[in-house]
Amino acid sequence: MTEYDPKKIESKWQKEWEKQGIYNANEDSEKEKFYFLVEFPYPSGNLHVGHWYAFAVPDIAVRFHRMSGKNVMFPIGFDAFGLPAENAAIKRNLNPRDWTFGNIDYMKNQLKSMGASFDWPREVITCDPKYYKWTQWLFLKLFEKGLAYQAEREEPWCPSCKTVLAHEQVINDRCERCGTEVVQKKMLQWNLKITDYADRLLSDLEKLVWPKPIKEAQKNWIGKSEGSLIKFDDIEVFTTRPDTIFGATFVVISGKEDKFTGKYVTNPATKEKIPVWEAQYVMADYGTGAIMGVPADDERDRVFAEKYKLPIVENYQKAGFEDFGRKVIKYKLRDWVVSRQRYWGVPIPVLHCVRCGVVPVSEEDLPVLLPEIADYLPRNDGKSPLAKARSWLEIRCPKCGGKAERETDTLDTFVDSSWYFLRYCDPHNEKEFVSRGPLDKWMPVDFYSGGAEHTTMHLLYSRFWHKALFDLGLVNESEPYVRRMNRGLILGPDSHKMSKSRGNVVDPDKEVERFGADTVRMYLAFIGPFNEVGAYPWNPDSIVGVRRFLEKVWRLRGRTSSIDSRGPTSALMHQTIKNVTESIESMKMNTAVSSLMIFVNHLIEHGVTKEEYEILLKLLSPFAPHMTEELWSTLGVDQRSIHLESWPKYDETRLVADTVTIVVQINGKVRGSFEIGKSLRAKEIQEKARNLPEINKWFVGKEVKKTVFVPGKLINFVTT
Ligand code: ANZ
Ligand code: ZN
Repeated sequence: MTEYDPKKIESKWQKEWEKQGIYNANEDSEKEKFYFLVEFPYPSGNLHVGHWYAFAVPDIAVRFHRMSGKNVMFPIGFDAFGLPAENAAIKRNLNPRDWTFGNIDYMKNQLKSMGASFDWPREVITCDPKYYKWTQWLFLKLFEKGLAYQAEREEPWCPSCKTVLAHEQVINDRCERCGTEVVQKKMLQWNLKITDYADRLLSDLEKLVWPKPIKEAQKNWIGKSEGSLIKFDDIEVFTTRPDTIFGATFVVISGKEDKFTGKYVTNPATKEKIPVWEAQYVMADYGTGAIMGVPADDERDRVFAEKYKLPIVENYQKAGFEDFGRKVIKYKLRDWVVSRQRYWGVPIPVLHCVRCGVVPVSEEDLPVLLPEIADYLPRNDGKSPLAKARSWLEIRCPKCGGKAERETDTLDTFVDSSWYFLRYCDPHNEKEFVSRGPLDKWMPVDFYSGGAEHTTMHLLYSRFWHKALFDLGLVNESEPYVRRMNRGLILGPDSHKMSKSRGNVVDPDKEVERFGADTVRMYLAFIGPFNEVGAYPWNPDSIVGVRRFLEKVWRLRGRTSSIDSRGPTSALMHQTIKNVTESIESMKMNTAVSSLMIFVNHLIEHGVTKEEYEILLKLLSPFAPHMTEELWSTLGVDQRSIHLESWPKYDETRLVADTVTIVVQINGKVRGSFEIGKSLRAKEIQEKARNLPEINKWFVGKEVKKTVFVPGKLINFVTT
């Protein structure tokens, strides 16, 4: 029998599956639909282990659901516009378009080498005009509804990326993309009115089957506060503790440095004149940008008062505080700034006319194509590189026929990804962004797997976008994702985050070359529970162990007997089916793998029937799709792919073994053991034990003085 050689079988089956299209969702199937979504990758140039973890492990669940009788859609595409691709291209002195499409080709092959059961004909690429035409169209729908607007405000600006960022894209005062410290810059920018949806984004969290930490993070980001607005003469403050007003001894307005303004206002409760200060700890864009300082009750106010020798008054009066303010609700959430001063994005489809102001591009003129320009580098003057594309820029106003110019900013990548899962339902539609039929069939997404870093960005933006489309009557439901799960992180073998500078990066291509894709997939399933946001170090010994396990399964093929399922294996087999099924359902792939390993060791020891082997292969097929397909094809069960077989079912009544193993001791020493039916009586069991050849010999010339029997476990014969 030939040895297990993944190189001989993996690409062969990948091609065969693609040729037969066995993983393509069936539009006409009557089966229950199951839409499994994974966040699509940026075409950054190379699949790293994180990508493998993100796609190969969900693929296990997808294959399981498909075999369980569901009509599964598991699409894939590329989040191809935006800073990640563009910054990488600039670094290499390449045109972002060439770079992006080159990467997509390369990454596609890598993705295919994983053996993931993607529905490739549905592929969506966000920088394809066929896609972004509809991004523009949807943007204009929001614009018509008043949900997209221009405003001049102080915005976070990345001096390295040379563009404005959304508030969500500033992490600890740094650019989410390049890590440069951001500065505040007053700029006229396009915004989406996510704040109109703050309350619904919050209250609808309740009905979602999502892990608590994700809900908590969104809740905190939205940051709802119930408080009061109180006037101190002409300065209005926001407070969540209006009851402390009798202790307010100063007012602070937001400012760049701490200083006394020279001005005094009246505390409406105490009627005292109190000083107005400026300070940094008061944020300009929260509440009213002004606070009442209550140093006796508020820690930050106390620190400030002590530093500048302001009075600290313990005032226990509370009665009557309600007279001085009016109740309001405030949110931390800011509107979503979506314009970017960058080349590689969707052109915002509006014109600026000298006479008519902002004019939307008419529908029949969409898409507004991103022009080819020689100099696409970001600029220092706060304008997009498109501002230099004169011939593209200058246009007649469709309303008045006068001179107009195109908008030169492009849209944030997170706009592209706010609706890609809708396009997957109907990817080739040229008349609509998606038609009713496919929409009704596939939406909402049943399961969404992605990275924890998207919790308050993509996951919040797309929920907002979907709600806006819902209000426009363009989709059926106000929440796009029924279930969501954030995956964990794979660390280097040294337990540190993988990075080139540490030299601890594991290259999945090399691992596949060495062990085969099935081993890498199965190892990643084994590395830790997928349903928890843990951090799991890559263990080179453990992956070798997984490869050996697959070899064992391979070698078992030649050892199947035709006897029917025997006693000791029957119970374990049903337990294994139950365990693997439940583990995959709850995305705890690691326990499924352990269970399979126990099962295989048992089969090696006790022998394996044909039926048991077939069940083993089916249970293993989501993890090791190539090897199981190869073995299946040689078993000659039927001509169909194993991946189209039904998932094994367990029998509740057969989970418990009906035989037990009895250990036999002579004078306390183990001398043998035997298997026996559970229902047998003590006398019969003793009889059988005595007659075993390996036991019987100990009785020659001896007499049994005493017999100790522990039911279901052990017999000890005490002899002379
Ligand atoms: C007086 C007071 C007394 C306050 C006290 C708190 C405790 P959340 O829950 O986050 O909404 N605040 C209001 N606007 C602010 C701004 N622009 N920048 C910084 N701080 C601001 O917190 C609301 C509280 O944070 C408000 O209630 C105000 O301080 C402060 F014992 O007013 B409080
Ligand atoms: Zn940056």
